[in-house]
Amino acid sequence: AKTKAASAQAKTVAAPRRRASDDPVESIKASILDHLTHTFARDTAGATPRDWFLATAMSARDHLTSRLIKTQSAHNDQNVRRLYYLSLEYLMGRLLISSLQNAGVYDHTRQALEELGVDWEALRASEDDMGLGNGGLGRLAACFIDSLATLDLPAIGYGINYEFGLFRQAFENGHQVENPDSWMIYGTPWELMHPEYQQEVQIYGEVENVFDDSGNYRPQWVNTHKLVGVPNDIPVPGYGTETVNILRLWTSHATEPLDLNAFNEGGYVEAVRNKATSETISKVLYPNDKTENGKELRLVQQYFFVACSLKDIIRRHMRVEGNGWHNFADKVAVQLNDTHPAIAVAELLRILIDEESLDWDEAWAIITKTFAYTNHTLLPEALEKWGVPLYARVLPRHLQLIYEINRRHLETVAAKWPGDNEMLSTCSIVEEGGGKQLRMAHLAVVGSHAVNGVAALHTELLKKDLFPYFDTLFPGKFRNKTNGITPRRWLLDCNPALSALITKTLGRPDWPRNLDLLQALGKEADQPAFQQEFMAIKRVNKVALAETIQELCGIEVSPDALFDVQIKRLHEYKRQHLNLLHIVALYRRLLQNPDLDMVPRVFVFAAKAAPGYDLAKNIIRAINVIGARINHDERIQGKLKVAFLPNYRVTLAEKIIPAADLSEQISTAGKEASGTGNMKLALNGALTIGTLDGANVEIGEEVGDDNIFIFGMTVEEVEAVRNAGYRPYDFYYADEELRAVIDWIGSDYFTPGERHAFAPLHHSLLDGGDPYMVLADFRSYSDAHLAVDAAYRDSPRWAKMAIMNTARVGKFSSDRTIREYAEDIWNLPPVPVK
Ligand code: T68
Repeated sequence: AKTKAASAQAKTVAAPRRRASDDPVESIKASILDHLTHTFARDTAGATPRDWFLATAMSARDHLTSRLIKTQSAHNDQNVRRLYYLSLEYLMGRLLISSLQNAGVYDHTRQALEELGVDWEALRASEDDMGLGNGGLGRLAACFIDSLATLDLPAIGYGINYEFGLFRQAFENGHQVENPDSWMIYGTPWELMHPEYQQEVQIYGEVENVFDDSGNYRPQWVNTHKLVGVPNDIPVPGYGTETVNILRLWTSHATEPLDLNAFNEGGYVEAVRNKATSETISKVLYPNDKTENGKELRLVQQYFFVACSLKDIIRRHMRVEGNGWHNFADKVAVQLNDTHPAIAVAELLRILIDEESLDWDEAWAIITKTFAYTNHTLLPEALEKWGVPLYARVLPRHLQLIYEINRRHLETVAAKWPGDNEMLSTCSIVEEGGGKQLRMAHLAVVGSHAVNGVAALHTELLKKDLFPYFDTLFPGKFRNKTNGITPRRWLLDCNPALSALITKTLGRPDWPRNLDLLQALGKEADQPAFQQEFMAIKRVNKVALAETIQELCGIEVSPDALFDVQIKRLHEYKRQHLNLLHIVALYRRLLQNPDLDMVPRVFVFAAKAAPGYDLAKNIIRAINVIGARINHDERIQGKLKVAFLPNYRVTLAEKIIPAADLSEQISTAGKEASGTGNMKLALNGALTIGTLDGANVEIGEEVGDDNIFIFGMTVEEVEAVRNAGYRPYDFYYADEELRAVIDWIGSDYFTPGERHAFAPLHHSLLDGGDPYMVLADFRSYSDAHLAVDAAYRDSPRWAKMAIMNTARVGKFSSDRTIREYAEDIWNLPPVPVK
């Protein structure tokens, strides 16, 4: 019976599981009920919301898998060029709504569930976020794979199937506490495991020199530790197209479940330990959004996923091409998401030279045609470096190859700048002095044909400050690719009411595939009727967020207040503490004059701090504790509220963004590479208060000076002030209000009985030298908020500004970004799937 079933299945590849009813809603109902019964063994009476979620997800998956098979065969049959996106992080969030929307069955599924009497809100709430990323970088990867599929580009994302995603955050007495995120403990419906494509890779060991068959001395990597990577595929459907690409995430396993020698000697625990160690590799995402320098497991994670992915890429190529290194770079483009996968440069070189016996020049030509690298930061502490001794132990052969890459690279440098030793050490991949370190950014630049920054300003600074000599050495290698966000998740899915208004107003539903169409909304911006509709939707979204705030924080807020939102990782350079100083200043003004005429404000924060980042955690505590004091102070008549929502993640962002009036993008100029939350908020009709940093500059260009609140020092001014010797005390003494606010925070007023609770924060602002120049920008920030207050009082004016933001940010669709990558870096044509 088993063979019979198997062969029957083999003949009906990609056939629908059941005959589809003519009525799509009936057919979806049947499919959901079928999964409930046959996949999950539940009856309708006993089914929990999670059971319904699982059955609905499986039903959605059925729509995707047949298209997935069609897409893969189209790509294989035409032997197309593919893009491989290598990223250690994918911050996907929930997948149900986007899968249904992109499969084109959202409305029918909602109706089917309604007819089945299922509580939709409970159903969707029971899906865990797939939180396999820290912040912007991981979310960018998720937006990109959505756009790649939507644009019919043949692409595969590679990453790690972390068992634990980014930690769950809770607050205890205002402190952040971290809990593990066991998002897949009860399984996830989206992953398709493919043991048949597992890859064995090696690590550790040592290099021996041996004579090969032709009598040549050859290095050999021996006595290595073997690992197995098993792929789990997530279908990635495009919107409004048949294409379904895949995200392939590796799970690590031991090659042998048990070490039999140890087992036979009676050492059971010893025997299982190898297995446990190997499985540790894909256990947990590092929660630091700066680089985890020097952590061995992090390096092992990087190499493991890179080695598995390259083997998989080569397998796919050779299946068609036989021994086809000659056209490998014609068929394969690899994008490195930051330097985290940069070891791929050395790994491909090792394969080509040690295993495939190509000579160096041939191998190097293939490599530099294949790879391109995206930089996401200028912060020196975030630039990835690895100590040579660690590398020598974990990847001894790769270290040799990197040294040889560097030797040849420095020959080019020396030819360009003869006799300039300073230049050699500046450009070297190996940093000397105080323990040798490998600079992964230099390796990635040297091994790639294109290097890009993520916003115009960022790319300029990249060329000028981070890699000045590389821009001279490799003219044309540096490009800009301003980030984008997917309008599917960040408008269509998260803000259905506004989406419906847009579709109605434009008279067409295809704007999520062509976001520039939103420009036509500009014509309505002055129309009172349209303004009212637009702002009524904002208000409904604010009511919903107010309920969430009540639920999660126990704080009552009025939807008539101005919702002032700062949501992003907690970092000094992002300056949540500048926001806090302003809040305390407002509180003080209100205490001095309880009748002060100001627009009531709700300050909304959401942010996780890296678990080891003490100052960031102190800032969280300060916002929580000071916020609580303000919230309970009846003297200020509810004019100020502060809500710090716990456990920021994609799902929470989807709730906050549609309800925001004001978007805080207040990093020190020159520090935020791009920002992408700024784009999401503007798209949903929030106005930006921001510095001329990252993509804020380009958002300002698009929406126009009248529709944004810019404040603070420019990059040039920051530089000038720093060069002149920045002294925060100058600003402290010169500004009476600022001084009072800082003194207040430094006192134990907000934490009676607990002295110096915010000493780390207080110290960073003054004696610590205020490295991100919070004090220097305070007055200009405070003035910009006065302008915000005035604009908000004038409701028609505010409505017009908000509409203009939605109308004019079409540029920031990740479809535009990906089109630019495809044309300018990947040389990748679309492949429509019929
Ligand atoms: C962010 N970087 C940038 N890094 O800060 C942001 N880093 O300006 C930009 O918009 C975004 O990337 C997309 O380009 C990050 O999010 C990380 O999360 C990270 C994680 C591990 C190690 C280093």
